Amino acid sequence: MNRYKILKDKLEQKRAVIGVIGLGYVGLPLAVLLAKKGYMVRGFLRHKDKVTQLNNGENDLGDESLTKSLKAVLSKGSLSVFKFSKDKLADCDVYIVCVPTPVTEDKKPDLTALMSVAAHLKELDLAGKLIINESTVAPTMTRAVLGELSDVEYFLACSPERIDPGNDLRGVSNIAKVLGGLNENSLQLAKIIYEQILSADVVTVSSLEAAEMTKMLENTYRAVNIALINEVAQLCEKIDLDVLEIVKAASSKWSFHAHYPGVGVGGHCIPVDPYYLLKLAKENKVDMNVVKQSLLTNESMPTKFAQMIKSEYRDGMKVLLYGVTYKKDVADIRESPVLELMKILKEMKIEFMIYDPVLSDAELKRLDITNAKLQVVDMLIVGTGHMALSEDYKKLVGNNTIVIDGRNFFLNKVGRSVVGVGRRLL
Ligand code: SAJ
Repeated sequence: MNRYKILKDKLEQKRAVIGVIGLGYVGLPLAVLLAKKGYMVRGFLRHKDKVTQLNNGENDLGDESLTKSLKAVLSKGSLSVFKFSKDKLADCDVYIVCVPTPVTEDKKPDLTALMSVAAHLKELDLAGKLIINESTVAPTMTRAVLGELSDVEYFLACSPERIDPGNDLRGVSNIAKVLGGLNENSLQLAKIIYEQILSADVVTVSSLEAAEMTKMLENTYRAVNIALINEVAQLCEKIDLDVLEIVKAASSKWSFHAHYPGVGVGGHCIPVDPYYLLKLAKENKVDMNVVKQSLLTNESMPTKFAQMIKSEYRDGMKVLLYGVTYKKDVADIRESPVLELMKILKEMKIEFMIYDPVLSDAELKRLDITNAKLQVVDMLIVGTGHMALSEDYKKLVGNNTIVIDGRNFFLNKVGRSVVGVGRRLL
């Protein structure tokens, strides 16, 4: 019987052992879902302390329902977590790779994590096994890093992750997935798994590269459209228009997709993925000036926002910065524009207290931040529009408080005035 048929039968009967490599905000929900759907799942991590934490059912993703499901599949024995080891890896039939693909300081793709996984897999007998890359990369990278690990036949597919951190409505099981394969057999094998576990569509494309490019397009599309609205917001400020009124009105058009201006663009996807695309474009001598400029526009927003603060700031003002994370109600500071804003304000010698209700004590400690006591201040700066602000502002804003609103959180005037990004409430 051929290797394709053997693995196909194992998958159809859920007898395959699935290894999920990397158990962060992408890998952990996927590993738990696979286990809940009846697979025997092994999670792999580099660090022993994280392995222990997860095997105890704990995780730092701050998602209660995930923690509950994690505990259930651990106690059932359908999920177990290991530090990388050849023998534990060797027992798996499928490897789903969910590792970070950041950029370096000088904005170059950093495939260190993906290449280290490839090194582990290369040591195994991969005959008849299936590798699926969920890590975000640009076209040709999956093939380059995971495509030549063995002379024997193994299967390779790519299905870029589409997790939306902090959005309870969009969980891993109900997000449509794009899927491309090294060949038809690879595609069909991976498709079996995703169709078994997802309630959303599995969108198959013609190749690994088509799947990689789809992810590049969807996230670069978002970065470019955020840059557009950041520029329109700056013009609205000059001519006293309210950018939110304009966006709302434009949303009445079928082909308009609303994006919102702000203090900047953070996270490990939107400000990062376009740089993978730009590298590929450069290698192929294609000028992607719109993408380049969009990234620069978004990266300039913390400085522009700091200048807005400076123009309203008076010496001796009591100032509080509310929210540090990159996205509302998500406890993640990676690439947060507010960190850049804090640096600029310090260079401007503007003193400020900080408060973020979403960051854990451990994270606050790591960032050397002490949450200030909520009290009426002269200036409230909104760095992240956490939902808790809808209550907390009552302790922060007095009649004379100026609010500099980096996320246009306040839809109506509070305090003395609200200076937003592209709008003023006076
Ligand atoms: N942002 C704006 N204006 C906007 C939207 C976002 O300034 O109109 C800022 C956010 O404040 C944040 C950054 O951009 O700092 C990224 O925001 P995001 O909502 O895109 O957050 P992410 O990074 O969690 O994006 C994820 C992405 N998912 C994947 O890459 C798999 C992204 O593709 C999704 O579009 C996004 O979730 C989503 O909300 O759907």
